[in-house]
Amino acid sequence: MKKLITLIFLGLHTFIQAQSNAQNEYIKQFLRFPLGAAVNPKYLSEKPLYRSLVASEFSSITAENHMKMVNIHPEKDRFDFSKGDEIIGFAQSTKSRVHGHTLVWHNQTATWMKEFQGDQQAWENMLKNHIQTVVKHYQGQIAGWDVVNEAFLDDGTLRPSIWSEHIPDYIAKSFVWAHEADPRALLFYNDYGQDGKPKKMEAILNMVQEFKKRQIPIHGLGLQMHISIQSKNEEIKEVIQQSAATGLSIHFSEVDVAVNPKNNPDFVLDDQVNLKQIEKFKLLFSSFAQLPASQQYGITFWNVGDQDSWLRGFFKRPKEYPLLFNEAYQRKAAYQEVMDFFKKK
Ligand code: 9MR
Repeated sequence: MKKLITLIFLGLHTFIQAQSNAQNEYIKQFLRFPLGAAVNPKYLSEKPLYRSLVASEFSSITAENHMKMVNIHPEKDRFDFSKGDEIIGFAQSTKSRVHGHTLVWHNQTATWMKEFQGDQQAWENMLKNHIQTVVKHYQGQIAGWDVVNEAFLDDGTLRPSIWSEHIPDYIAKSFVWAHEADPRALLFYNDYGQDGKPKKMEAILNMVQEFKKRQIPIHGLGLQMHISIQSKNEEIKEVIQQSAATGLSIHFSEVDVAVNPKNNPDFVLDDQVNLKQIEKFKLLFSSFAQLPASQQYGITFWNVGDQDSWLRGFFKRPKEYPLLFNEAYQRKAAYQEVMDFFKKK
């Protein structure tokens, strides 16, 4: 009897030990590149679990919204760095890198910018002042910037925006201005949906070639990777390979894997769907791991728990589960799979 109790006790002890070991291991420990999350400062201050997860699981932080024009430069003569600074302070306290998102975008511009009147020179001065004030404010604290975001349409043409309308060659100019403000920051062009859109991908690659010829400072490509379980593996692999062939740093900058892309109200998250999502996470991580180390800027998830995802908030898709952590901020099965993959390497 005594022996039996001892055995049960030992078994239990080993079990508890294994559980706590598992919780003491983090994917980021096994990676040779940073693992990032886009964050919302409100959640960082109001949700303790969110805060501790960002601190323990991630080694790079991107502001999901608070370094964009509308928030950081709300009026012509007023910048608001308060939330961005909060994020930087948090990152410093957890020794995380900060990635800057984003200096120039057609979306989330400030109202005063949309109403701005002036000739080409005035527009250039306005954008240059925006870029350089923000980049200088964070000089030395931000490793890399998404300088221009989503400038091309799926057919490879330049996206119409206030920037393309008023400033010829605005993409190249933006990179030059950012580089002048912080010559040590890595400068990225960031875009989504290159997979299956060969014209868009071609436009990005042509831009990189042209910038190299003209000696425009560009150091990296952000592939947002807002993909779904229906995305085609071959198309994803192809755009990774094409991007890497430029020799620039590569950032999977806004990863999420949608499981219910058509927003079916009767959708049920079952084992089959979970397996498909795991397969996509593994594809992203394994492809990234194969890149030359010097090109591995990192993999960043577009927020932390499923309920924090823009697919639920912005797109109002309540039955969407696109991230690595569930609604209770617990690791999903995919987490363990990815960690095991890197542990074996
Ligand atoms: O996740 C962001 C969401 O909270 C905002 O409402 C939205 C506004 O368009 O922007 C989202 O982030 C976008 C990112 O800045 C650029 N790539 C696409 C992202 C998802 O829309």
